[in-house]
Amino acid sequence: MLTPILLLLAAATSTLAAPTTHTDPSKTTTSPRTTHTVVAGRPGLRFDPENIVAAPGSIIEFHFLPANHTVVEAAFDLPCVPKDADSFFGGFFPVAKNPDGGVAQSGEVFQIEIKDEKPVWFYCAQEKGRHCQSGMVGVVNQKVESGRTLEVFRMAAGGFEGVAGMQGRVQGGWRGANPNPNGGF
Ligand SMILES: *[C@@H]1O[C@H](CO)[C@@H](O)[C@H](O)[C@H]1NC(C)=O
Ligand SMILES: [Cu+2]
Repeated sequence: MLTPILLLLAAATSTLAAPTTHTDPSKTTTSPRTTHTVVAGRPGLRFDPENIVAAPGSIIEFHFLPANHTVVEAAFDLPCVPKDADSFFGGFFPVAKNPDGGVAQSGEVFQIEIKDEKPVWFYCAQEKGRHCQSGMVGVVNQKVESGRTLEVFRMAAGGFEGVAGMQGRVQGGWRGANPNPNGGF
């Protein structure tokens, strides 16, 4: 059920990153999944877009800019800490700056599948520069009317005094070769 506010957010989000389609060749009978591209590491330590509306079954594909970002799933109540033992973690993506000054991004991406309508909260766990605590956080399918909004989550992250957590290994999604090197750019 989409409220008018969420529909407005969906419209705003789509101007930032037009969803592209992605077909799994092994499943030719199913309709193409929508893939939403999110770029990690825009100036100011941000995910872009950082507020995503995505239908169940769609894919969020994280692309990584310099210098060395990651993405980890959190619970709304505790930013900068993995939500639980199953929370997704993409590993770190070190990327050198392009010496010509053009955009450089990792040759790998991390994809997660949106399984239901529940909000999915995430952050970058890079401690060099305290990315999560500096506001490098985002959400898929926030429920504005609940008061549990990205801005509240970001404020809580800013007050987080510990060391941002991560998982011991890449999990909860797919990490592999960047299938869409121009996605989000
Ligand atoms: C990227 O950051 C992680 C976490 O801080 C660190 O363990 C890793 O060594 C870094 N990689 C590079 C190439 O700097
Ligand atoms: Cu980061």
